[in-house]
Amino acid sequence: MSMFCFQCQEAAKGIGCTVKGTCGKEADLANLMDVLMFTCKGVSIWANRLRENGEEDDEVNRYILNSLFTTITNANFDKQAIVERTREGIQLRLRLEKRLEEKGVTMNKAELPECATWNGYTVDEMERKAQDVGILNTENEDIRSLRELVVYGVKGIAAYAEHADNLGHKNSEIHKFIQHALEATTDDSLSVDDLINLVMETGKHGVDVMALLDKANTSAYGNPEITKVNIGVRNNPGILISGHDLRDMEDLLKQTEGTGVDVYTHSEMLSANYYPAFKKYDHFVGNYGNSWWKQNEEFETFNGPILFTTNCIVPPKKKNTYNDRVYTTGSSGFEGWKHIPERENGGMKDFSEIIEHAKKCDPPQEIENGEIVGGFAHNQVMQLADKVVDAVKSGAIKRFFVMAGCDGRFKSREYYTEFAEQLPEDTVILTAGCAKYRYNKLQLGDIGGIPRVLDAGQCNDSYSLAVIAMNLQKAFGLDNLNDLPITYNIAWYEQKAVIVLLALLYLGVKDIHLGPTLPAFLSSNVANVLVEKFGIAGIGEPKEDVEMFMAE
Ligand code: SF4
Ligand code: SF3
Repeated sequence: MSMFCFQCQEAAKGIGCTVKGTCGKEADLANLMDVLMFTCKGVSIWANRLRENGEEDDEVNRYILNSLFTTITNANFDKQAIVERTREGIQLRLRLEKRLEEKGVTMNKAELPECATWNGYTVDEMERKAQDVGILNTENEDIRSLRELVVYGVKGIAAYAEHADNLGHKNSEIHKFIQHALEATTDDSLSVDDLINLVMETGKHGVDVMALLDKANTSAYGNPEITKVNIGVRNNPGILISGHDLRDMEDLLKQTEGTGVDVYTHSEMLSANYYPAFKKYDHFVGNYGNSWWKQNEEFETFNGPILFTTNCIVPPKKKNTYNDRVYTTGSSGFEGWKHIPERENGGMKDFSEIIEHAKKCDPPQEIENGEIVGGFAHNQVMQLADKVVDAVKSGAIKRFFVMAGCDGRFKSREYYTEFAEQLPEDTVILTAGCAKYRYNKLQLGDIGGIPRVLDAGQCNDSYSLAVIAMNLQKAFGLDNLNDLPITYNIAWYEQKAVIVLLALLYLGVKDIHLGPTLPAFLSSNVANVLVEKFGIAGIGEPKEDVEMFMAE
């Protein structure tokens, strides 16, 4: 076995990637990421002691967010970036040690886990270390499963916290929790029950971070509103922006204004089209293409430069025409692609090189045309609340289906298209995340003017769906969220979906169906706990599932 990773839904054979990732991650990169995680745990241990002694370190907080985000599936394929992050972590840790000493706090290093004292600067040292810090080094499979469930949830929290942080919204409790959770995964004294409690706490912080990001996005860019998004093209050169970071979107739109270069969104950036602050730009044309895994074809026909602000990156095929037109920024990275550095002193990122590049490119080739409708985040849906409540009371809407989450490349995901097609006409899909691309271009119609697919936005906007559910609960005077006519049929791929799931569990949502397969990192005992405590289940055949849910 040259590596081991089972953090996403596409883990090889539903067990784990051991030779190379299905995502394209090579073994050496996977191993270096294990070492980076190990380093982050060590940094957290010292940061936690400093915090207990009254000091919070902003640089460490930011470092942990960014490093965790970097190791999310499909975010970063740049080995050198991972090596540098690891070195930076060791430096930070040494600085924390010194700071504690200055405060007169001494720690017995012999009692600390190795991650808190380890110094390995060379790539060789890191690669050697990888052999004893990987996931499988936790021998008990239930403890391993719970530790990884927490780690993946915390990676999701870090991603959302980083987006909020980029907009100046911070919550020190979230940093405190992330670092506490990372330390807890090194503590051999914690029992299965302790770790289950930690999983629930992770869900609580998932709710908090999604609320924080919702506030950050809406206070900066307004509340998403119902929008018809153009999916065709215009005759100017364009830049395609992918990922989830709205601050990058803002910087790009500002800098492209008046340059003759158009801007299009790809995959999860689609929801930028719903924000008033972005809609006002004439050169913001719409969305090009589909979800992340189609990028190999869609980047070919786009013709212009592409900017990744976060995951999901698919390594290009050997023969491609776009390798020299892809740029990354933030936590994303890919060896050989140009990386745009961070903002300095609160200014903008400098996208001038991408804009100059675009000017030399042909306009995008049209691959489809027409419009899709979205923008149904909580504020907009609540403006329609009376209409929605009436439709439920009159029986015009029988059931809602929360189908949020991720898309992926496996054929088994056709289930979601068929499921959406099979749903009776008196049902409404509530969605968020790139899972929507499996059904957002079907002509599913509307119910008295309410579209049958209500897209709230990105995966983090699943928070909006929870807010909508809680408001409906109030409107119907129900004691329990689970008494609403809502079925949760969630698709997952990467670790942000893990935090969305844990957040829903924390809010008390029961009987969530998770597909297309259950996570490889759930041991059978941990899976049983989720089944018994929360009624978590997998998926079956679309037609039978629809019938089963409608009979509820
Ligand atoms: Fe495999 Fe997913 Fe890990 Fe990539 S992230 S190596 S596909 S389990
Ligand atoms: Fe999609 Fe990557 Fe998860 Fe943000 S873009 S939902 S998979």
